[in-house]
Amino acid sequence: MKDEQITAAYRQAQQRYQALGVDTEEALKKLAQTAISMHCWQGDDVKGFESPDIALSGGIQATGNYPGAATTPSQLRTDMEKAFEFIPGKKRMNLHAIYLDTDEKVERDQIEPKHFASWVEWAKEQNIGLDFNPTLFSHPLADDGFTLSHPDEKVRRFWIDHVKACRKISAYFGKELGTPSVMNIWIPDGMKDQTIDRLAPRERLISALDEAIAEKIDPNYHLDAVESKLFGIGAEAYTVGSNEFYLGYAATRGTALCLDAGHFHPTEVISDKISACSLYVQHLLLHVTRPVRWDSDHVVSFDDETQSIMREIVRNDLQDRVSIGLDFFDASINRIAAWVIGTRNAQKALLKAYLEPYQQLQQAEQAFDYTTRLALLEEAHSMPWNAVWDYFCQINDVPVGQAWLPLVKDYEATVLAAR
Ligand code: RNT
Ligand code: ZN
Repeated sequence: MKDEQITAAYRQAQQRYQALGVDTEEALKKLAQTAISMHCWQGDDVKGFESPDIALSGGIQATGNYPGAATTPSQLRTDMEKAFEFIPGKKRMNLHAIYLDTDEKVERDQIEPKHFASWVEWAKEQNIGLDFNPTLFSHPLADDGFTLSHPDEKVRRFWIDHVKACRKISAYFGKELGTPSVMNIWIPDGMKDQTIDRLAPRERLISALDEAIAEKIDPNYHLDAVESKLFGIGAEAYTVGSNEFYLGYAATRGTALCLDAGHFHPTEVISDKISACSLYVQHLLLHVTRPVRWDSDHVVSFDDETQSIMREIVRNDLQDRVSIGLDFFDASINRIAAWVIGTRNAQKALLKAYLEPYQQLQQAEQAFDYTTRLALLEEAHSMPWNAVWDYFCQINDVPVGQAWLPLVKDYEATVLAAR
């Protein structure tokens, strides 16, 4: 499509939205300001660069063997830059501790900011903020299925020290880049089968976390977040860090709470948890992902739940209190395409939320006019929001519609195929 056609379609859409009392220019401005944190681990199936022979553990799985996965920090950066070329709007990048960039062999309780200096330089070049995660899986000391809640004090100590080391790195990101790094703590701890003592591991986890986050860090640099889960592969019966555990933890300790869309019962949705949790927790982190029958971490699709999540943020004006992160890892398709599809879908859902005729909907609801509410909501789906999206891509110099796909295919044929 030609530029003029896209602009003309946008102008028409703008008028139709105006008639509903929606300002598309305002929506575009807000979309441009709302960052999506793209996770580095889609680029290499959550392997990281600690050692080439480490297998992914912790009850999560990246299935598929599509060729061309990044195996070095510089390959991963080049791949992410390629994805960024096709993603309009504000981006951040989310790193895990196993993505350190160094030639020395360094244990996880010994990692330092210097091991991530190249990432900071890169983030400065890209003009993006960084987020961080300690890695409490894919390691021999996680093989018993316990880390911060391990019965052995020495194992707990190792992981506590790892989290402490990670907080320093996270604060370094925030300080260097002028935007707080959200550091998310997820642990795989749990049991496969009927569990006798469900309390003691939780008692150990609470005190390990308290110790790990005891040092005060300026919230302008770093925020701690904790992520709950329902179950993992091999931990089907019991998860130490359950939803209730972490909601209570975040509320009493003042940390952020991470809600992962794949970490609940299949009909339970995080979109409904955002407003409730926002009453008790100052900051929320979202892991936007698509669970297919289980926590399968499929690429984010433009589905009802993704749209509901974004609507909850926008309707309640929670942009400053909710960090939007992505968390999927599909190894069965081109990994750059996975990033592009998933991130653009999150942004499309966000834009659609910004274009909602919220005032009219709210008025209808307050007047108990549920007929109007449903009618307007359903009609809103076929409003020309996509013309606004195309225009957003155009003014941000990224391909409109599927035009990015052949460019990813070119990159696959030239760069990925040579790996
Ligand atoms: C696992 C959690 C966690 C991880 C990443 C790699 O179930 O969702 O967020 O996916 O940290
Ligand atoms: Zn997650």
